[in-house]
Amino acid sequence: MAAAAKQPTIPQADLESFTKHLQSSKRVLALLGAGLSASSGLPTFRGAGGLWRTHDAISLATPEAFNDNPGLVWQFYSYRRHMALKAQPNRAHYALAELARKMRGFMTLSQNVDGLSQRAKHPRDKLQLLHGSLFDVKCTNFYCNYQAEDFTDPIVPALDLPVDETDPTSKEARHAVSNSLHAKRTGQELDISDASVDLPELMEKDLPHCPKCKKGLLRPGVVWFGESLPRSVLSTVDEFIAGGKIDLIMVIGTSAKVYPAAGYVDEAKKKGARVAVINMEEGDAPASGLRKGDWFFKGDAAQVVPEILK
Ligand code: BV8
Repeated sequence: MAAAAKQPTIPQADLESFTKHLQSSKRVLALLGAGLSASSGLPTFRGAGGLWRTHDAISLATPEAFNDNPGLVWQFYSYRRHMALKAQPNRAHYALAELARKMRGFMTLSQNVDGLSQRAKHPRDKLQLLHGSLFDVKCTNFYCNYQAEDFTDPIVPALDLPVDETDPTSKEARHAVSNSLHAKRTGQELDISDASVDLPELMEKDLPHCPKCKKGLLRPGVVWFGESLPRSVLSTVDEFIAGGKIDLIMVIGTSAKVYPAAGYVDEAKKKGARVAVINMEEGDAPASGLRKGDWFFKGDAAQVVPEILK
């Protein structure tokens, strides 16, 4: 019998004061980070074994990285698409979707690209995807405006790779990729233990191309470092924040190190918001800036969020 999920020990007084404030709140924001999806089995970025820990973010999540080696970047995103499709939304995703349905003046600002809030039926008009989605693709041909949702896994046969669940960009993983590609093409495996063997990298022609202009390479529809967030998202969030007093911002499972997303915590505070941080670690940025009257709920978001939104 699986052990019942450990209920979080939330101090009763904190729970009562938070519930009372939430019930009297008219305008609430929720800023979501990778910690919300951790219990769904998706690695975070900075924690132990995190994506940015095992890879260098800047070497994989920037336009320059993609221009340099689109095959490697597509390998990384194909792995993340695969993991996200295998994952299930957890109880926190559903609790937030329920709150969004119930509360008129509510908006979710999600940094997550994994699609789990959408699969938990979060109302789309109240879900702002600050950093895009793993399941959007867009054409890189300057003269083509093609973009679409695409959930195929793998998105092209060449990315039908041995999914190395730890590090798809390690030398071993890349060798396995090249070898499986080579074997597909020639019918024979390479001896990848022989370092002198020149391993074919993923060729651009193997990667997803635009079905509209037939020329451009497709790229993942996420916001890379150094790219601005979608204008429509920025203006929708700015409009909400400018729309009057904000009663509460919940900061859920994020280290709040990436801007401008993290900056929304201070913007909400300037509009009067009290802050509720839900995080496994106390040290992370938003928790350290807490004032009297704010809340810090320590624990797994998948357990804590449904509890405090009950
Ligand atoms: C911009 C999509 C300007 C891709 C992401 C130099 C050049 C250009 C810009 C900059 C620069 N230097 C700094 C900047 C700004 C830069 C930035 O902020 N850099 C950081 C590193 C300092 N920002 C940008 O580049 C942004 N754009 O500034 O544009 C501009 C303007 C006009 C014109 C041109 C340019 C764009 C940033 C978007 C980057 N894309 N994602 C992809 O995913 O591959 S960011 C990516 O990392 C995620 O989306 C997410 O936002 C971020 C990771 O943060 P978290 O989600 O918080 O995850 P993390 O692992 O860090 O933390 C997890 C937390 O959960 C921890 O606190 C942990 O304790 C907790 N936790 C763990 N388990 C649980 C838990 N909590 C609860 N329960 C659990 N079970």
